[in-house]
Amino acid sequence: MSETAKSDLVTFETREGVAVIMINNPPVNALGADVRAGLHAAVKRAQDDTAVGAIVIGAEGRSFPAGADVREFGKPRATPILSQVCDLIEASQKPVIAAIHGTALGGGFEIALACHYRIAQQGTRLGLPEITLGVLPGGGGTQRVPRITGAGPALELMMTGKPVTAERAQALGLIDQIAERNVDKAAFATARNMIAQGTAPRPTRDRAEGLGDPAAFSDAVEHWRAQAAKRPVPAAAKIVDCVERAMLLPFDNGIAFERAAFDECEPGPEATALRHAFFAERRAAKVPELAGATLREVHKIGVVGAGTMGAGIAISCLDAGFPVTLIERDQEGLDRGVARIKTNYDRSIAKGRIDTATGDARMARLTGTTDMAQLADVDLVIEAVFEDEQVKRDVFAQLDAVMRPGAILATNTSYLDINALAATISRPEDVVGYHFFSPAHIMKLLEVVVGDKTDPNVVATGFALAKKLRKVPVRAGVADGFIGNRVLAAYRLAADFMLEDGASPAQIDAAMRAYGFPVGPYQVLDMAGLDISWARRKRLAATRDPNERYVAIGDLICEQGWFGQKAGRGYYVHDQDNGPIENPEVLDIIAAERARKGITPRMFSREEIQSRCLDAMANEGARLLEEGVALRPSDIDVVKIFGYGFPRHKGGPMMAADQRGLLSVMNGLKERSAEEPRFWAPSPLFNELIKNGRRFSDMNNG
Ligand code: 3H9
Repeated sequence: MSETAKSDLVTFETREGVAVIMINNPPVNALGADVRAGLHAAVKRAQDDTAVGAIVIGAEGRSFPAGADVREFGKPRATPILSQVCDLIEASQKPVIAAIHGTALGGGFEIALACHYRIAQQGTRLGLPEITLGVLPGGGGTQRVPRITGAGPALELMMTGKPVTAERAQALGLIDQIAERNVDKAAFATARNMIAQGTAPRPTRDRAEGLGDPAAFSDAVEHWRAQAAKRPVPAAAKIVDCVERAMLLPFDNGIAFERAAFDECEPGPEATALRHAFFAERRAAKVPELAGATLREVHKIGVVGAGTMGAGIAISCLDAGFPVTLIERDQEGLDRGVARIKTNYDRSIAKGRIDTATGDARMARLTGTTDMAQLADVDLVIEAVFEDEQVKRDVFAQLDAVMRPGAILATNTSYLDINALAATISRPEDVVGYHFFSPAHIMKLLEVVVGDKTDPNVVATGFALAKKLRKVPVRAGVADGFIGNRVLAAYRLAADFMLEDGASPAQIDAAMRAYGFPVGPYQVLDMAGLDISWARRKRLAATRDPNERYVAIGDLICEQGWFGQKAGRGYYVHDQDNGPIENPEVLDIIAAERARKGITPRMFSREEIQSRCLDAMANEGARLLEEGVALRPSDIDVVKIFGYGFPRHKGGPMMAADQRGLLSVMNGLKERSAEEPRFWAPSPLFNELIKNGRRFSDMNNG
């Protein structure tokens, strides 16, 4: 006899004494309120049905639930909450079998852990990534996993947030069986066997194999407690505390402890910012050009310029399976570029990241040449030559002459005017900016820069290609520096003003590291090479307003030939043995500049350094929104998080401004307006939002 329940999200069917409960909530079967209610009701129904001898819980579509529905976080949660559903499943008097496929993550994995037996389809990945969202497993994961695996593997799962393979999960005891083919069929067969053999339920709460070695358990706890102390997200320490309680407390008390810890983390600023970052990344991929777009075919890619950027871009394309034609002006430069790519693959092979056959196959897809005519049959060229307008124009003229009609011409410029460049060739509609970040095969961000004439299909193709390259694409309009470098320039200027007014480079760097950046702005300059921003300042010198405050310290350092790390000297002296130390001669240059301008140096607190830098970034972001260069505030956040080291747990500069309060940010900007009116003048967007009781996050819809 077979019947199907009313709920669409959770279906119930009985077959040969087995209740088959299927979750059906595309795309990832997130465990929202209705799914939880449906699951709870279905399990209860199976309990009450005397014809049912065993229960299978599985999921339709691409995956077993990938977690709680994160959209419900930060709001009051409807009952039954996840741990209630898990408790009901675990308390079942009939054996419950989880049939798992896809990515069983977070609450999804916790549902499986509450079942009595777990069968995973080959290829399944299982994990507890809650920490990446600033929370902890709140459906009993912190109590059930250690009971099976001990504290070490449990904490590794929860503290790294990285999913493991079904094989690894089986080795840890978290999975009982791997199904090579159809997991639902395998689970059904197991359920029938269990009924036939009268197999008893096996509640995870009663398992203790992971608790057998208290000394090892507490060693692992202490190890991870020390790690947690270095993490900026409070959930890290809470996870360790919860896992420790699995050993110390009865199960129900451990669950209560976990719940309290979860409830404390969930509304916190870090968790709020991390959730924002999660959705911001996905939202950035939604751009107006996608509607009704016909994607252009991209099968073969050309990369012009075999320097660091070009080689990195080529690797990215080769990794994604594309044949790549790499072009350089002369054979020597080409050989260097090809060698760079080969070294990258040799290193990946040596480190075991890829096998030799994969490395060889990727190299085999690479064709190096100095002959532009070889680009006649490619579908897309990414130009990554020297950042000089005339050089780029020359390359574009050559590309225009050889490329087939309908092929895409992408430029990897970081600052130059794409409209002006496009206007120099016969097909401006095929021109787009792909702004990669160095090292291009590692950094996730890709700014897709849309010119006035760029065909929407070319933009849409850029977004589709970014996905294949495993990049995080963000749409940007044409502006000097697009989104990322415009905000960076404001950040650096705010820092430079402080440098001249009394702070030191090391002090500013330390303050921004304390905020959460991996390195401070002057460390970044030393790493990237001071000559790059110097060239830009020289380029802009002719159009600079003479009344603007100009800090010449960077120029004076460059005039000494101190271009940073590569020159052994920049803001820091890069000593091989002792690491970087502050460059005393730079401090002399700064002191001389202060004296020349008649500035009496003053103290800056860490908080003031941070708030000046953050306010400047948010203000520049607001200007980019006004100018239409950025589509939405969260896109700016994505750019800064993925391309510029902005701490993810602060959510990006626009989210951080929301959290600090827009009124307070605007007042801070106004207070400083007397110092440098143009730079510090608050964007009118602040006033507009504040007077309507809105925040940047209210502009993120769509
Ligand atoms: C948790 O479980 C807490 C519990 O312990 C305790 C609770 C009390 N919720 O990424 P994609 C959406 S915390 C809501 O593009 P993919 C996503 O926004 C949770 N929505 O696909 C997107 O929507 P749209 C622990 C979610 O194939 C669509 O699904 N779990 C959720 O590249 C497709 O997503 C996690 O942290 C969610 N949980 O990757 C897992 N997940 O189309 C988070 C996805 O409107 N999720 N969406 O833009 C992931 O890591 C990836 O989505 C996954 C698929 C690997 C599953």
